[in-house]
Amino acid sequence: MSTDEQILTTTSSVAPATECSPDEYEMVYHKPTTLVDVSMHYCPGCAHSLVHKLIMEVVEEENIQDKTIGIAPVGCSVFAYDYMNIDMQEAAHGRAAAVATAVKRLMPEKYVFTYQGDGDLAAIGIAETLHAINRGENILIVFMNNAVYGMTSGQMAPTTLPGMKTTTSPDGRDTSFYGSPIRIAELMAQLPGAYFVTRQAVNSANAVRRAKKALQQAFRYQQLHKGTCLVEIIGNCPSNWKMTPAEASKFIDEEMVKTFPLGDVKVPAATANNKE
Ligand SMILES: Cc1ncc(C[n+]2csc(CCOP(=O)(O)OP(=O)(O)O)c2C)c(N)n1
Ligand code: SF4
Ligand SMILES: [Mg+2]
Repeated sequence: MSTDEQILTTTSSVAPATECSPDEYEMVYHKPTTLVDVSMHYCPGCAHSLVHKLIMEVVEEENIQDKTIGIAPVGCSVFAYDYMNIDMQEAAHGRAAAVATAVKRLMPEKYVFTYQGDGDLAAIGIAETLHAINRGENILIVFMNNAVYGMTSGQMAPTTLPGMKTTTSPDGRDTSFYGSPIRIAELMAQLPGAYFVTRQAVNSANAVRRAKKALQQAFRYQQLHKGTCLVEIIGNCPSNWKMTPAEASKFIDEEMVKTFPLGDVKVPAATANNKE
């Protein structure tokens, strides 16, 4: 859809859409101007594109496009900088939180966020992430947990579910051999530098609304300089899960949330709970 295209709804109760004049429509949705108007390379139904859009909607609505700097990861979302129309910096695999630390310390007035998959953040980058949060860096970490290394064809990640088949656990993840999935949100929330930690999903309209609200809250908290915000989002990988997007959405509701329950994990004192 081009930026000129909009979803319109008629204010008239009788006239068919094809016969309405533009004056009779009201705009109910437009693609955020903060998204570059190009096709994305993601597989059909992949959550990365949707979460890119949510972040950019928040940036547009908060009117912070020229004050926001994103750090892109290595993984399927490596080209996030081609889609988000803001200043962005690529980081080496797993190092996004360290790069974000430098950017934020040099430009404390900017809104700085990382966008990272679970291979990037929870495997190769877990040390950088943990230390950045322990230092209470005033950054937002957006963590896309799809339980596999999507880009490299679906290997087991630290977040792979018990018994889940991947290309490197063809018989299913055996936790007695590989350990159990790491709950990044709960782990990081224990650190004193963590200010706001939540786990959300985007596999239904209501989940999308809650995820967007969490992202908006996290961007607003960054103004307070109180510590790190971590928004974990249960994504998907229909291609490597070998499911249709609809099956992947069901899998999240029926399986992923058993290991990764949705809701706020750590909230600033005196704020409302956002649990399911
Ligand atoms: C230092 C280094 N090690 C390994 C790789 C190979 N590699 C590229 S992406 C990736 C995993 C990406 O998985 P994830 O972060 O979960 O992102 P997803 O593709 O699932 O969104 C790996 C291991 C690399 N590029 N650099
Ligand atoms: S491989 Fe998986 S994570 Fe990567 S774009 Fe395709 S569906 Fe998305
Ligand atoms: Mg992944």
